[in-house]
Amino acid sequence: MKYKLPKLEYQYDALEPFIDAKTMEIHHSKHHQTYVDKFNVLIEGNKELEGKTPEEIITNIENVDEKIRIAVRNYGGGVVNHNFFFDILKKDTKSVGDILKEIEKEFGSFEEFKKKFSESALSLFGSGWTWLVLNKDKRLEIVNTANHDSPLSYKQIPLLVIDLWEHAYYLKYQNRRAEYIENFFNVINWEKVNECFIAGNKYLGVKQNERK
Ligand code: MN3
Repeated sequence: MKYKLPKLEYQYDALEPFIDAKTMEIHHSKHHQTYVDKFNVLIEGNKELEGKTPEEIITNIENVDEKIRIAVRNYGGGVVNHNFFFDILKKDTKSVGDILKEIEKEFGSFEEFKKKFSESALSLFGSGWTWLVLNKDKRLEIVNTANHDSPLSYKQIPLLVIDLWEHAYYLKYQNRRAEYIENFFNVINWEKVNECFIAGNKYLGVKQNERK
């Protein structure tokens, strides 16, 4: 049974003008699809891995046979990170709910969070991702990962992510990564991010009203 490329819940042009339709089409139907295909080749016939979701495998990457671990981290990570990235995109939503309160508590204000997240994204060298996660201390943290490393492998819970591979923005923005990062803030699905935060709290056994 092969793992299938998840369908997008929106059209390729849904994020225009901030992320253009052509970029979305190539990103999903070519790049994401390629990671899925290569991941399937890797796990085919592997009794330990076949049947598990890429998310389960990446979360427990240390259990994967060393011979294929790096390849699984790259291609499985590519699947997992894109699954998450495409899922948290939606145009013109507002930061809401518990996640907004927690951002204000952790970073001082939403603007300060945006500044720190953007700086982190700008500082990433080469290809990778900038995340907002719930860390092992159950607190919000901004982290960068290189290539297709996933926070799941570090026991962090992803809440939000920006793809900083050039394939995510080059057609429209070329070398203007700062402009892409600025515009990314127009396509974050804050309701989804809030859902991830609430689910993360539940998983960690934290009640929001117990947060200090
Ligand atoms: Mn990508």
